[in-house]
Amino acid sequence: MADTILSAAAKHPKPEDKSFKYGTAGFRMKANLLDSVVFRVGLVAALRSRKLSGQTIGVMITASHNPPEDNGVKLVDPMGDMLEASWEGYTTILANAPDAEVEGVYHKLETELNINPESPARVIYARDTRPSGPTLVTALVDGLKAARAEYTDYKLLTTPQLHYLTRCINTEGTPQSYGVVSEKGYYEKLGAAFARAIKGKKISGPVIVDCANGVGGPKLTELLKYLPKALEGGIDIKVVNNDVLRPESLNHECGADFVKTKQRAPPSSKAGPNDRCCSLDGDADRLIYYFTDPEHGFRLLDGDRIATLAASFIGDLSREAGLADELKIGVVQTAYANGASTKYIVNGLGLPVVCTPTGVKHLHHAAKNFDVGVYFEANGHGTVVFSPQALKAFNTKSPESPAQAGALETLRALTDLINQTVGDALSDMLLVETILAHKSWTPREWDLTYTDLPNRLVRVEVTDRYMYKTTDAERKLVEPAGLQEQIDGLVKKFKDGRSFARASGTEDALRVYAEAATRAEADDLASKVAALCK
Ligand code: NG1
Ligand code: ZN
Repeated sequence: MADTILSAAAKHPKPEDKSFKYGTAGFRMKANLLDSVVFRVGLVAALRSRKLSGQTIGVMITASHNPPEDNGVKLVDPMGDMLEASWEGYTTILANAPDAEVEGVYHKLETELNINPESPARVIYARDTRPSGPTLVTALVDGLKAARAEYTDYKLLTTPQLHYLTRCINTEGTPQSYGVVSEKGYYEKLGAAFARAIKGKKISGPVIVDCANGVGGPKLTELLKYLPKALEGGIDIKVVNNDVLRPESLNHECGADFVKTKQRAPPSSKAGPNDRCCSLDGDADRLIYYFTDPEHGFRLLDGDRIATLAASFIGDLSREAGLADELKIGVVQTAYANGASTKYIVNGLGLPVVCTPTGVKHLHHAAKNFDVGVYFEANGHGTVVFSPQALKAFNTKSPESPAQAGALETLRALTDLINQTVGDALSDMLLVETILAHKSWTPREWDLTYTDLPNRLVRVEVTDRYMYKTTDAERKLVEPAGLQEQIDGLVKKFKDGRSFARASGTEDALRVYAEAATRAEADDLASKVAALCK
């Protein structure tokens, strides 16, 4: 007989002195603290599925760009979106219940949320390459069994692949079908869409892809089998940092987070001047491009650059397709977006920009208010979402010229190429490659579209990060009282100065961001604001 929730919970005891919070990226911490949390996430996944009449919920076990000894877990809603916000709270409550009370809290949630315990519960899950993954999967399965859920183990996947599969399962056989429900279906969809998107264009030279020694390596290697090859006028991808057998190498001196925060290439990089390079993170949902300019050294093309590139390309295609007046195109950023990128989108591309708090769920939500919503965090996490009206327009508009027909076909291909459920480094990379090929641009031309303001991000250790409360999409502090006025006073003294402080949602620290006209001033402003905040 299966364990009851009570007896199963006893096998996954909660560390007594620990409290947990479902944050921007689900639960994330040292892997050895996560066993009870993952067990209870299994219970929540079952409840959530029952609440939604048996629609399938996804669970991903990953700690993304964090070190190998960390791990994490997050839930995926039926359309491949992040878990609905109110459920983050329920998940937190269950994660913090004493072992003996887990069953009681579970049933209380069931009653309060009006969940029929006899409804079916369906869950799929996957994990990244971390050594702690299999043990945590055992805890998850114990939770799913105790809650009598049906489940499927998709083993190793990138985070965006799990989001894709979740949406595919829940739309299978409907007019909104998102694709074939299998990993192979994902590769086939991307491969076919990419071939259509680059038809007749030439991709110059190879692209060197740093896979952070994570799950993106084997998955990209698999995807390559479905892509048009270099000799057929397709793409030449060189996979590097693809070692998933040495766990300690994951995200170590490589990967998107390393490149973005250190503002340099991985030390292992053998790329030459002007070589087109990009880095994924440990679960392949972030993407950063870069190259070395023989004159100016290392040049970073981050999430802001990918957003501007995508917005300008889709904006041009919509005009060529004769749809510019029908479609509302917009870009969503966070306060970490470089001020120069915001200016370029508004003044250069003539598109609206919306700023939201940190965390892709906020950006994703805001992007849905546009027909074409382009959203990226500066760290390279983002995607493009298309409204039902946009999809309809691309599919039903009768072209009046071969150029219009071409633009419409490229737009249709993009809607399949782009993973609309969540930021997806593999899909985003094929998008960037498509756009560069269409524009006949090297990274250098892309880099020349605007000049980033020098900026600095510092992590400040504080006694209590929850003291710092913000408003205005995290750009202004309301507490501690008076601190924002002091920051404003400092900022005024710097040309093109901008600075803000906010508590991290994923680390026990305060983050201070500053930008200014010169490198030295940005550094100076950041350190002065950091000193004020301590
Ligand atoms: P926090 O720790 O809340 O700043 C970080 C990133 C976010 C987001 C989340 C989730 C920065 C400054 N912050 O959030 O953009 O990606 O992690 O992974 O990069
Ligand atoms: Zn990630």
